[in-house]
Amino acid sequence: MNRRMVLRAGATGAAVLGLSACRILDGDTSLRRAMASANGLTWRVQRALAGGRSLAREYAEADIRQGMRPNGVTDPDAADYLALKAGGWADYRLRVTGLVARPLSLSLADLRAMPVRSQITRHDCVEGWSCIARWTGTPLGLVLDLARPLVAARYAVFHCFDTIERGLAGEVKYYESHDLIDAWHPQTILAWGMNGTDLPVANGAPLRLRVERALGYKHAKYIHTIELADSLAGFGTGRGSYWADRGYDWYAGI
Ligand SMILES: Nc1nc2c(c(=O)[nH]1)N[C@H]1C(S)=C(S)[C@@H](COP(=O)(O)O)O[C@H]1N2
Ligand SMILES: [Mo]
Repeated sequence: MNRRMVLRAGATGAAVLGLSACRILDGDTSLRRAMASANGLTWRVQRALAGGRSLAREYAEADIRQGMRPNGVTDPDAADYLALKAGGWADYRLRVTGLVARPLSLSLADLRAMPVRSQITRHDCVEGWSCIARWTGTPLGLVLDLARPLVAARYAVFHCFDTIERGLAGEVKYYESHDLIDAWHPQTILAWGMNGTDLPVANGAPLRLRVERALGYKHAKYIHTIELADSLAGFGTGRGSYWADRGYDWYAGI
C-alpha cells in the first residue's frame, strides 16, 4: 500500500470508531467485509512475524491507580449461575469438552492447586478505556495439557453463564474463541483472582479468561465450559464470538 492508501484506511478506521460501532456494522455491508479481511490479515501477519509467543507488557504494583472498571454483563441472572454463587462456588465445575482425549470437570480447588501465574497488565476495551490490574490464575495451557486436545482441534471456544441479549429469538449467551497459539500463550490464564482478592462477580467470578494481547471483549468472563473444535461454524452465527457475530474483529489482537 502506498502512503495515501494507508492514510485513507486510517481515516476510515477513525470514522468507524467515532460512530456507535455496533449499529454501523449491522448487516453484511462492504465496510464490514473490508474490516473482516483486514482482521484476517492482521491475524496472519502477527502469527508470521511474532510466531505468537511475544509477551504483552507487564506493569509494576504502583501502576495500579484505580479499581478494575467492570464492563458488559456485570451481574449474571441465569438460574444455574445464581445457584452456584449462593453456594460460594463449591459446586462450580469448569468443563473441558469437544475434541479432547480426556474430558475434564475441574473444581475451583482443583484449578487453584495447579501452578499459579500472576501478572499486572493493561486491559483495553474497544469502547476507548483502559485499566491496569493484577490478574492471578491458572495457565490455560496447563489445563489443556491435562485434557489432551486431539490433532483436529484448532480453536478453544469459551461458553459463559451470562445472557448478553434477550430478543424475540430467545436468549443469547456470551461466548468467545481463540486459536490454540493464544490458548497456550504464557500470559493466557484462567483467572480466579484480581488485585489480591478473589475475582469479584462484576469482573467474571468465579472464572474468567485473560488473553493479554487481545482487546477486552476477547477476555470471556463467567466461563463454565471450554470446548475444543475444528471449526467455528457451529457456534452462534459462525464468526467465533458474540461480538464477532455482530461485526467486530474476531482476532482483535493488540
Ligand atoms: N461473559 C462475558 N464476558 C465478557 C463480557 C460480557 O459481557 N460477558 N464483556 C467483555 C468486554 S466488552 C470487556 S471490556 C471485558 C470487561 O471486563 P471487566 O468487567 O473485568 O472490566 O469483559 C469482556 N468479557
Ligand atoms: Mo470491551
